Amino acid sequence: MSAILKIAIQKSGRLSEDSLNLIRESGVDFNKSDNKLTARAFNFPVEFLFLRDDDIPGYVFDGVADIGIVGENVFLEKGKIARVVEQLGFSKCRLSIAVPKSFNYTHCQDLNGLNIATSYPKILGDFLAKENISATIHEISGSVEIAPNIGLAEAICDLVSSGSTLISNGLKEVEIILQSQAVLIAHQGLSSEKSLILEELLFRMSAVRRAKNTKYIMLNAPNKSLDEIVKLLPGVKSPTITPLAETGWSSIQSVVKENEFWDVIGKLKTAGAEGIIVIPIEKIIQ
Ligand code: PRT
Ligand code: ZN
Repeated sequence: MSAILKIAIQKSGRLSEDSLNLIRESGVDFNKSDNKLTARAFNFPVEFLFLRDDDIPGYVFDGVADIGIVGENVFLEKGKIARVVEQLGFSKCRLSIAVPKSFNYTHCQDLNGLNIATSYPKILGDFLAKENISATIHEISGSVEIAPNIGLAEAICDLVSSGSTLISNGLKEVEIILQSQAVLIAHQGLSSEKSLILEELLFRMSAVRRAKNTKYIMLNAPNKSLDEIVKLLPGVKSPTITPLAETGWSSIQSVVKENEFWDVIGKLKTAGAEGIIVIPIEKIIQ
């Protein structure tokens, strides 16, 4: 029997949709039904295990799952040994220490002697030890932000993304102790057959992710502006330039990074570009 790579994915939560989309866009088709804990892909040798995110590092460590997608925060907190194969760029957040707004905080040593409520005792403990801070860690499993208001702790350590939960609970963020995002982790010691399946999956995922960060751009420009425009559009290799029917004009096609997009568009217009068309890209194979 040929090998099947078992992938642990969060059953339902903040990681689920982006994890499944990334796999689907990589050309792996499957049906996920809400009441089933496993699924088999139709067109690729993978099987899915749908789990709570907290269980994913342990399953990958034990080899029950071969790979998994989980937040770096959960992976590091569990302290289970596995290989981080790739950072996936979604579910970005930070693990931060926060104190009541009225707290006069100047330096991390101000945490000395405090009670800090958290669901991340290991990561917090490592931070406190590294900074030589003596504080008491209260481990709680949820609703950490209300701990100061109910008198359980003077500070908290929890995940933050927009920061609005902290603000609505009268807290302020004072230390970022971890920047986190979804990562793909793998069991140490995968068989060579499973490693090959993983390699193919990673190749496809990177083509999808590269395309997501890039747009295809087409524009017209007078020939005298070409040098300047080409410098603004480095492309995958270099831009394509074709002459227009109208003499003295060319069409230019290239790619541009999503995060540089508006800046580049402004500069292209200043350089004389007209009729700029921007198109999403599905995959980029390099
Ligand atoms: O049921 P299961 O155990 O699988 O899921 P879960 O409830 O433990 O996790 P889930 O789905 O809430 O989060 C999964 C992962 O998403 C986390 O481990 C992080 O890696 C990532 N992530 C990204 C976040 C956030 N952003 C986030 N904002 N996880 C939680 N939050 C919470 C945070 O705990 C706080 O309560 O959102 C609140 C703060 O958000 P802001 O926007 O108000 O700052
Ligand atoms: Zn969880």
